[in-house]
Amino acid sequence: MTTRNQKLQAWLDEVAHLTQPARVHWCDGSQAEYDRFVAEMIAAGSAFPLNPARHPGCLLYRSHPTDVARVEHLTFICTRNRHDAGPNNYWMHPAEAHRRVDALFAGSMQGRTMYVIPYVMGPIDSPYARAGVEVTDSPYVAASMRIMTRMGRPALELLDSAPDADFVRGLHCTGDLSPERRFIMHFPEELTIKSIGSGYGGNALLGKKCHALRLGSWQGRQEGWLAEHMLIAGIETPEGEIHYIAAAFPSACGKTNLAMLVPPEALKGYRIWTVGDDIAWMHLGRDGRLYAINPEAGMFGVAPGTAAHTNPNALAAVQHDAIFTNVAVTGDMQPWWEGLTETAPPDLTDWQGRPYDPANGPAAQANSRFTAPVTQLPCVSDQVDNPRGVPISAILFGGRRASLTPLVLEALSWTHGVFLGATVASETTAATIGQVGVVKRDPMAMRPFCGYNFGDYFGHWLGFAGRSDRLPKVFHVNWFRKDDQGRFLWPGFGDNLRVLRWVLERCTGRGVAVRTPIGYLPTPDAIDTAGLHLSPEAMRVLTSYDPALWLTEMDDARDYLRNYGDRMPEALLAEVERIRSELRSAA
Ligand code: SAT
Ligand code: MN
Repeated sequence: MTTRNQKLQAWLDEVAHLTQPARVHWCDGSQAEYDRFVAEMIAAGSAFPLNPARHPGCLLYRSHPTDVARVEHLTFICTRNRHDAGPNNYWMHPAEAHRRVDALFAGSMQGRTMYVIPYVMGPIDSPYARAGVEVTDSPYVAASMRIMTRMGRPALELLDSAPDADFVRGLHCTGDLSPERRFIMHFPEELTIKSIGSGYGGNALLGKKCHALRLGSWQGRQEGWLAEHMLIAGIETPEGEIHYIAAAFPSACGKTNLAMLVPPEALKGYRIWTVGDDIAWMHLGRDGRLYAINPEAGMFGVAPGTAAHTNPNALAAVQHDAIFTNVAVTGDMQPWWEGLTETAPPDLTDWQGRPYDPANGPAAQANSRFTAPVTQLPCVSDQVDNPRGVPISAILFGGRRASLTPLVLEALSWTHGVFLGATVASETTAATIGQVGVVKRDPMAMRPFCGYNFGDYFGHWLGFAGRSDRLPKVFHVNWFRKDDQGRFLWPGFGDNLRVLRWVLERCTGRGVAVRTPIGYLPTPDAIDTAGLHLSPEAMRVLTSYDPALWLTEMDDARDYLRNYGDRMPEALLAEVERIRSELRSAA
């Protein structure tokens, strides 16, 4: 294959000149080609076929043991003006960044194949879809991109048919995997990504966090749309209506489980349909409603903890045609990870290929992953390929807070909703590196993913109020409230649907709520708890707030927002003052 797109050809010539590959392979996206990528990985000893009877079409891939997660301190936003990247990003001047990484890319593909991967984020015929081309020397990346994006011939046809249209240029090289020579550089002003020194996940599959969130958020601001770290799910009511929500949570808050929630026995008439599990691109429709597409075609989900009782949909989706990265394997080559079954099976091989020994740590790496097409989910929505996307009725923000934050509250206005998103905070868990139980701010769960200054980002969000009066209602949820003894007050998992039901009732003008300074709170009996054995006291705590504690929280929120100096919109600072003065009257 070649391209008629002059911009693309010129860039590829430049890249080949720099990296000096032995061969160039244009990805067509076919199954035969995917099979060849797999064969190459197996021949190189980095991947292993899994049990073909139990897991047809599945592969185990082992990354380098020091290359198992994103690396925030090596991830840079490179804008001419450092304030455009903002205090929420590591910044480097574009000239210096190009100089530093180009020195590492020079000759980096010698003797290797350069894979050219044309891809589209979003349904290929969607006006909201955006094209990219990733160049990589990794067959793992090429194979994964085929699952995660619309990749190959149709994407190239799109690039050829619109030779003047912009596309994201992503250059990736595995390099020597030394953290000393690892950089993930974003040049939003040039729609370019340069990533070297890591072959893992979000560092290497450039369509995901790098394109769909960091550059996407930048493009979205320029073009008037939103690129968000949100799941998209449809909730079907017993009456057969489907309402769509988008929801953002920091890691370890059950986002994947919510995206594919299984209704509890008491709410059997409901169904959840998954449109996306990680990223949403949202545009204002002509009717003033906000429409969301899932730019991705696949899931790159955390394996540990995924089980028949926590997420049967995800488990079903990975039984065939999936790639597993850094999981353990059983004696008969079936994938295994902590939480899949109660006890580790005998004859287990750990993620580094050693006989499993608990003294070496968990069998599966804590950030081990599965990669599978969303269409393999039993609960996949029939709207995943809808070029217009789905209309969003409610936006949910959430965090993990043992105290303070009620089970659910509804924003009093769009501005208040943006404030709720901007001040999202969550307690760290063992799933993240560092101290456990510390509250950290993670605005809209975008802290590592917003490609520009958070102050400007909140301003962009606020601006939607002036463009439509049919925006979604905004909510904040907290499934993780604890009592004095440290026990969870709310059962979580499928029962979270009870909260979603109240959310939908609020959207359709029925749910009961009281107005407080911090938002509309459900009355204790507004949420159906039939069959849950929750004490009235538990429901009272879950639906109330403590004005004195909230005053302290608002001081902290104000200090946080002030970090962004004059880029922080006045309207958000005014919102904190509004809440503070109402809290003082309430106290
Ligand atoms: O590795 S990814 O960035 O794709 C996933 C994650 O860390 O959230
Ligand atoms: Mn994510």
